[in-house]
Amino acid sequence: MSTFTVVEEQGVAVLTIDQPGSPVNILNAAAKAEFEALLEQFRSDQAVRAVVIISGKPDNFIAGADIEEFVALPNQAAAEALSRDGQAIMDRVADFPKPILAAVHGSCLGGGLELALACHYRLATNHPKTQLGLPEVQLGILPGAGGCQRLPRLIGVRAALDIILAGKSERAAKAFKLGMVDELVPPPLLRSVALAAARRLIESGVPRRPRRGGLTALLLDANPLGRALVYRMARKSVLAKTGGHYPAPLAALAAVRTGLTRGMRAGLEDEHRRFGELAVGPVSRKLVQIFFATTALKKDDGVAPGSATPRPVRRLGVVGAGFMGAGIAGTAVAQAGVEVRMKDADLPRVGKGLKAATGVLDGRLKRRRITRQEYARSAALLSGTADFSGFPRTDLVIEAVFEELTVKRTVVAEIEASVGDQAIIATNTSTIPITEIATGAHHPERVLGMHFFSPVDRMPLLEVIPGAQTSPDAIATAVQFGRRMGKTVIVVADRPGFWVNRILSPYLNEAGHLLMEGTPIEAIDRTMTRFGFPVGPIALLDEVGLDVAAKGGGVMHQAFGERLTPADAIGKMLADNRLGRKNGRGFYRYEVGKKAGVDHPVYRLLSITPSDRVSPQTIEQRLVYAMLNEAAMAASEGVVRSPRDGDIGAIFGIGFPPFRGGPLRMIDDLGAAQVVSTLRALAAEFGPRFTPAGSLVAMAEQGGRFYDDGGSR
Ligand code: 3H9
Repeated sequence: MSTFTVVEEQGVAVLTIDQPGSPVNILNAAAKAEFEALLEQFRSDQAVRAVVIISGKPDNFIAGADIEEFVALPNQAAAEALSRDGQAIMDRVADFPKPILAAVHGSCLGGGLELALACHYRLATNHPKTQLGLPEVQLGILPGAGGCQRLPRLIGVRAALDIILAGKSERAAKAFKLGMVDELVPPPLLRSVALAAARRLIESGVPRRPRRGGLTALLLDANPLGRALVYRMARKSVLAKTGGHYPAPLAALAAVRTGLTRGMRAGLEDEHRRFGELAVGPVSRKLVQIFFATTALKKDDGVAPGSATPRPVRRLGVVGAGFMGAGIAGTAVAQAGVEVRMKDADLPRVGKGLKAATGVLDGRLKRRRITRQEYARSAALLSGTADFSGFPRTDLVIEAVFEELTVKRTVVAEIEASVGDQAIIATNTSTIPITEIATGAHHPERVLGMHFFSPVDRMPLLEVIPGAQTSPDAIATAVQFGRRMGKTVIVVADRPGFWVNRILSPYLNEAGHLLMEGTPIEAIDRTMTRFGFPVGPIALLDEVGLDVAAKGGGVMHQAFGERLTPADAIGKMLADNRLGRKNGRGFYRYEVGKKAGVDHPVYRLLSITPSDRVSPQTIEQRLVYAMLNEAAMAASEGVVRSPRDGDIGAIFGIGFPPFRGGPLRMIDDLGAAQVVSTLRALAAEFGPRFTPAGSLVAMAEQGGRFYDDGGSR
C-alpha cells in the first residue's frame, strides 16, 4: 500500500502523506523511495507547476526518520550512508525547478522538519498540536538530513542552535516569529491557503525573506567574528548542561559551524560523517531505548491488556490545598483540561491553594508555553470549596493532605461519603502503605495511590500504586489520567518506598555515611554530578527537605532494618532547625532563595573535620552500587512490573543519568558477576549493608540479565 496520494488541482499537485497502518508518518526506506519516484514524475509532468506536501494524519505532519531503521544499522558506514541519502533527497527538493510547499499541521519533527526546511515555502496551522522541532540530540544523534545546515541559514545561527542543541520543538506561532514558517493558517484553511500560496509562487516565484533580528543579528549571526563568539558560548553552555556525557549536541554544533564557515557542501559532509559516528554510539543506543520504553508506556495501562475499562475523568476533586494539592490541581487544568474542585478545611486555605494552582499557569504563560486565551480557559476550570460541595460530580479525587495514616483514613472516609458510587479515590503519599490507608474504606477496590513528585508541574514521573484490593478499572483510570496530566506513569507495588524512594533511600543514606566520615559535601555532590545526576545527593536532601527525608528514611529503616539505617547527620541538622532549601537553612547556604556554597558551620554541627581521604572513585562506587543493589533487590520482589518500568522510574523520578540507561540496564552492561564481586568487596570494607541481593547473586551464577534484548534496543 502506498504512503502518498496525489490529486492535481489547477496545476498544483497536492501530495498527501498518510502511512498506512501507522499513527504517524515516518520517513522510512519505502516512503523515501516512493517520494523520490513521485518527484521525478512531477519533474517531467508539464501539467504540474507546483507541489504541496500535506499530511493525511489528524495531528502529525511527519515524525521524522524511522528510528527503528537507524537502530538496526549494522555499522558506522551504513549510518553515514543513511544520512547521505537523506541529504540527497532534501537537496533534490531544495533544487527542484518547480515550487514545493510544506503545509504543516501537527508534529513536524526531525527529518519531517528537514523536509519542510528543504521546501521553498512553509505554512503551518496555528494550533497547539502543531510543533516544529529537531529532537535528534535527544536520541543521541544530530539532524542528519541537512537540518544542521538549512535551519541556521533560514533563522540565524543563534535561534537555530537554541533548537538543535536542546532538541527543542516550537509551537507554530513561535516558529513563525522565528522565520521557520512563512504563513500561519487556521487548521480548516490549511489546504486552500496552501493551494493559493502555490499559485502565487507559480506566478511570482519564492518571495525574498527579510533578515530578522536587527543589529544584534547582524553582529552575531551574519558575521564570522560574531558567530565565533556564539559558538564559544554555545559550547560552554552545552558542556555545563551535559557534563560532557552527551556527544550529540557538540557534534551538531561542529556540523553547523563547518557549514557556515566552509559552505553548504562541507557542512553536509561533516553532518553525515558525524551522524554516522553518533548513530552507532553507546549513548544513542541508550537514549533510543528510553524513547521506545516511554512510547511503550504510553500504551500500557498498568493492567493486563483488555482486563479493565478505564473510567473517563471529566471532573477531578483535590482534597488538601497545600503545595502538593495545588500543584496537582494546576497541572490537571493545564495539561488534562478537566474541571478541578479543590477542598480544604476553610476558605482562606482554599483561596491560597487556588492561587498557587494558578501559579502553574502563570509559569507556563511566562515561558510562553500557553497563550492568554489558553490561560483564561484553564484558570476558569479551577474552583474551590470548604465543604465538599461539587464532589458528587467528580470522577476521580486525589487527596494530598498531611502524611499521617489516621488523617488520610479520615479523609478517605469523608471523600467516600461525598462522591458518587463510581468515583475513584487516590491518595498522594510517598511513605504510607496504600492497603493500610484503604483499610476501613467501603470500597477499597476504588482506592489506590498516586505518588506525584515535587514540584508536580515539573516532575515527569507518576507512580500509581494499587492496594491489595484495588480493581483493574481503578488502576487503568489513574494511569490514563496521569498520562493526560503529561506524566510518564509506572505502576508499582505497595511496598515501603514504592520504587523511586526505595532505590533512593540507600543512596542518600550512603551519602550521609560518607559525610559523617568526613567526606566534604562538595566532593560527594561533585562526584555524582560528574557521574551524570542533575544534582548531588546532599543537594538533593536540601531540595527534598530534611524533615521529609528524615521521615522517609525512618519508614525505610523500620521496614528493611539495619541495611537501610540512616546516618545520624539529618537528625542533627533538624535539631539545628535546618530543613533545607525551604527554610533557607540546609547543607548549603541560600541567598534570596538561590543556592550558594556549602554552609561550613554544618561541619562543626556534625562534629566533622572534612578531609579528602576518600577518593572520588570510592565515593562513586559506594553511592552507585548501593542503589544498584537495592534496585536489583526491589525488582526481584516485584516492586516494578518490568526492568523497563524500573529504569524509566529511576531516570524520570530521580534523574538517573539517561546515557547509562537506568540502574537495571547498568547492571546488565556491567554484568551481574562484576556487580556482585564489587558489592562483596564493598561489604568487606564498609559493612553488611553492601551484601549483594540474593537475586543478583543468582543472576551472576546463571549468567542472567534483566533485559533479554542483549542491549541492542
Ligand atoms: C530523525 O529524524 C533523523 C534525521 O535527522 C536524519 C536521518 C538521516 N520512528 O509517541 P507515539 C512510533 S530521527 C519510528 O505513541 P504520540 C512510536 O514508536 C527522528 N517510530 O504517538 C509509536 O509506535 P507504536 C526524530 C516512530 O501521538 C507510534 O509511532 N523524530 C517515530 O504520543 C506512535 O507514537 C523524533 O524523535 C519515528 N521517528 O506522539 C520524534 N515517531 O505505535 C519521535 C513515532 O508501534 N516521535 N514513532 O508503539 C515523537 O516524538 C512522537 O511519537 C510524536 C507523536 C510526537 C511524533
